[in-house]
Amino acid sequence: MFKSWDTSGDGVLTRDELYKGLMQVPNLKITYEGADYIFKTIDIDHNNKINYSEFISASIKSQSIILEENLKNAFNFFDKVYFRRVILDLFLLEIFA
Ligand SMILES: [Ca+2]
Repeated sequence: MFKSWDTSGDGVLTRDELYKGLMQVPNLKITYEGADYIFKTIDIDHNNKINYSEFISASIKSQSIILEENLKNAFNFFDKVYFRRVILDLFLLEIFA
């Protein structure tokens, strides 16, 4: 998935590449703002690029969110709801697999 989204083939995802990749996901309604929010969250070192290890970290994070969801069975933090929902969708669609 990472490789196919990396259209320039430079080994990192730009904001536009992430957005275009997310747009290709069936049943995922994503705005540019939503993609930007995800981008900022995944871009841990804030260099405006998502490298493979950051991508994988997002995968691990999405798995722990699912575990957390199972335990709590509720969204408790309003400001994180949108991100959690999207990242959960992505995980369920096996984007990060
Ligand atoms: Ca980065």
